Amino acid sequence: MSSDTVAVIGLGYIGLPTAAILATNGVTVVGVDVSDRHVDAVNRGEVPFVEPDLATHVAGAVSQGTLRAQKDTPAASIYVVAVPTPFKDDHAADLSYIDAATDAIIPQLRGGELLILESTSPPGTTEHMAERVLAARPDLSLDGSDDRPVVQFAHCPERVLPGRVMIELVTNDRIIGGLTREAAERARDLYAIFCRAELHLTDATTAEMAKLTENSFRDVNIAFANELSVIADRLGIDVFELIDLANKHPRVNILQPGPGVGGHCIAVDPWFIVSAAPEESRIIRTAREVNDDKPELVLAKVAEHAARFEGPVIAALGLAFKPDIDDLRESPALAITRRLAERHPEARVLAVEPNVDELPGSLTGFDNLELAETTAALDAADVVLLLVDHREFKQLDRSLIAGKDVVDTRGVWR
Ligand code: SAJ
Repeated sequence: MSSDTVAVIGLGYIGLPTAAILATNGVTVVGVDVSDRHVDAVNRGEVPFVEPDLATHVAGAVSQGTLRAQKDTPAASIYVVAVPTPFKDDHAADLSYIDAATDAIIPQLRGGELLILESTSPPGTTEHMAERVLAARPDLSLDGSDDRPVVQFAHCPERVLPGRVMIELVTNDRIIGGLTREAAERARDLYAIFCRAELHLTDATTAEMAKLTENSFRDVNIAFANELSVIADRLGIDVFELIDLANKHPRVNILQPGPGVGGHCIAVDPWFIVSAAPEESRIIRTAREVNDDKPELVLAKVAEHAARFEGPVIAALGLAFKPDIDDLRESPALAITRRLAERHPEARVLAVEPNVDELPGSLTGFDNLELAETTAALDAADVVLLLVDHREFKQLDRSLIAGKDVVDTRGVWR
C-alpha cells in the first residue's frame, strides 16, 4: 500500500462522496466499510444510495484505478473517519462507531499519519479519539516529545446538503479544527484538493461546536415556525400566509413549518449540545421538543377528519424526510404514516412515495396499509394528508383533491 494513500472509513452519505471526489482528483483512495453491499457496489463502480452526480464520480474513479473499497482498514498516510454518530436513549452521543473505526486504525499506525474525524460529534470527540490512540500506542505522540513519532488529529465536519452533496463539497466553506496547528494545516492541504471555497482553521472543539451550532440554529428556527403553526391553528388563521407576510419585513426570515423535523442531522445534532451543557441549553432543548411534538399534532388533526367517515381511506403523501429524495431516516412522515395505521384499524391507509418502489420495513405487516400510486390514492381517498413537498405533489392537478378533506402540513396547495 502506498504511503500516499488516503483511507476513508465509512462509505455512507458523506464518506463515499468524499472518497470519490478525492479519487477523481487523482488521490489514491481506499474506502472502508463494514457492509459487503457497500464495498461490492463501490468496487463495481456503483453507488448504493441516491445522490445526484455521485454515480459518475464513483464509476470514473473506480475505472481510473484511484478508488477501491474493502472491509479491512489499510495502512495509509491520512485517515478520514465518516461513520455514524447516533444518539442513545438519554440523547448522549453513541461513539461506538468512531471507537471501532479508531481501533481498526491503531494497528496500522507507524508515525506520521493524520487522522481526520468528519463525523458530526459532540465537543471533545477528536480529543477522545487521540486519547484512545495514544493509550493503545504509547510509542506515538501528538507533538514528537521524547522523540516518539507523531500522529496528528483534526476535525473537519461535513456541511453538505443531501441532494446537493457533489456541488456543496466543492462550493461550501469548511471549518478545520486541529489538535495542533500542524494537524489543521495538513488537513487543509487535503481539502484544498477539491474544495474551491474558504478553509477556516481553528481548534478541534470549536470546529465540533461550529457544526452542531449550525444545525441547532436551523432546528431552533424551524421550531419557531412549527410553534407559529400551532398558534395559528388555535387562532384560526393560515400560518403560511402569516409567515409570508411577516417575511416581507427586511430583517425577518422565518422558515417553514411542517410535520416535524427529520433526517440524521438536524433532529440529532442539537442533542449533543444539550448533552454537553444540559443546564445552559434551554432554547436548544425546547426547540427539539417543539419539533418532536409536531407529528402528534398532525395525527390529532387527521383523526378529527377521519372521524367524519365510516371506514375512511387516508392518503398519506410522502415518506421521505424532505422533498425530492429517497432518504427515510428519522422521517416524521414515515413515523406519522405508521402511527396512522396503528391507531386507525378502521381506516385504509395509502402511503404514496414516488421515490421508493416498496414499503420500508417499518411499514410492512399492517393489513390496513399499502403503498399506492399518487392518482389512484387520491381517487380513493376521503382524507388527504400532505407530508412531504415533493415536486410531484406540488405540481398535482388540483381537481384530484377537490372535495376531499385535506391536511396540508407543508402549505403547498394553498
Ligand atoms: N425543514 C422544515 N422547515 C424548513 C426547513 C427544513 O420543516 O423550513 C425540515 C425538513 O423537512 C427536514 C428537516 O427540516 O425534515 C431537515 O432538513 P434540512 O433541509 O433543513 O437539512 P438536512 O438535514 O438535509 O441537512 C442539514 C444541513 N444543515 C443546515 O442547513 C444548517 C446541511 O448543510 C448539513 O450538512 C446536514 O444537515 C448535516 O449533515 O449535518
